[in-house]
Amino acid sequence: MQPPIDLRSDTVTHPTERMRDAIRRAEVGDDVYGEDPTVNRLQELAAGLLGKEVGLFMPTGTMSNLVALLTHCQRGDEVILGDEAHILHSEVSGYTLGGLSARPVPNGRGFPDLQAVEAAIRPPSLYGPRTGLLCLENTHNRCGGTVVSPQQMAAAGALARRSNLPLHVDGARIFNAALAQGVPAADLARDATSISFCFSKGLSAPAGSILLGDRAFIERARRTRRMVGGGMRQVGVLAAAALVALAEMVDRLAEDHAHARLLAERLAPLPGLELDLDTVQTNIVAFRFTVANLSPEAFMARLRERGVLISAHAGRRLRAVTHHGIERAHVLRAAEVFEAVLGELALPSAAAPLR
Ligand code: TLP
Repeated sequence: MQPPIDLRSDTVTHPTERMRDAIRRAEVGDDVYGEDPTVNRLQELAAGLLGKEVGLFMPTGTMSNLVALLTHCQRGDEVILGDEAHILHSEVSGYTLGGLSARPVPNGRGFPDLQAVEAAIRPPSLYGPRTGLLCLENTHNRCGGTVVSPQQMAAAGALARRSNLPLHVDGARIFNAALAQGVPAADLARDATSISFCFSKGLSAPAGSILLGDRAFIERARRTRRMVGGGMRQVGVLAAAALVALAEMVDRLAEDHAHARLLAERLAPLPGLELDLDTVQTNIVAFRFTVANLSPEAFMARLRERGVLISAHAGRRLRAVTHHGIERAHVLRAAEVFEAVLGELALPSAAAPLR
């Protein structure tokens, strides 16, 4: 039997042979003492790439965001973020561990309306919570991998500075955003007080993420990381794979984008799916399953029976993600399976032709 075509996420990627070699050879030390040379090299390189002073290696993207929120804010603070943010929906409300609350604003297509953000910033008061942080996400996962532009970042940065607020960017897929727009990743990080990105998604490393910011912030973040149990030891073995990811896996993300576009173009005309091609800007294809008498779970099960795995955002909103393990032939095959499964559902537009 053929292995399934796994479009659930780019997190399913496996480390490359070069990563496995680098892991075996990695020079290591105790990173809680700041003595792992491979981690230190990775942190310097990543900080340089994104134009930030210092980096801090993290086990996951979720911990990077959590540490950023807990470090920027104080107990009782409110965090402004888009109502589709990953931090809001998919990180188990970790910010509540620090006594923080979320203030969602309408998300738009991945970048919130800044007037709504401004209106949500609270003036100092004896009664209300203090606004502690503004968060953005680039690329925006639940909006279909849409990108935030350097201009949008500049506008958000200006608002944050004017309002004395730090700005954190969940840049889990920041290199997808940079590549799609033909700009250096540093252009997307310039206006952020802190930014995190992941090695373990499209870049295919087995684990790891990094939080970047200025020296004072990262010194505080190092303590917060320790507090939430993220102080790791000889973790140069993971940093070694992440270094290979940065050297060899960034430019190839363009292939994933082309594959996502091809898949989206094949899926968009199919009855039973609602797909806005304008949202397909990187490696994520988000769409709605609209067949009323079949649950999205049952639809996904039928795809799975024929060897195609996808995932759900929420309700009828589904998602297919391209990555290093997906080639053009997989995309074409997956599109055929979608067509076959939808064809069996006797949808109105697939019914007998009008006489
Ligand atoms: N996203 C995962 C799942 O959690 C949904 C995925 O499959 O896409 N920020 C963004 C924008 C993310 O998409 C993710 C992971 C994270 C943060 C968290 O990263 P990890 O899973 O490393 O904690």
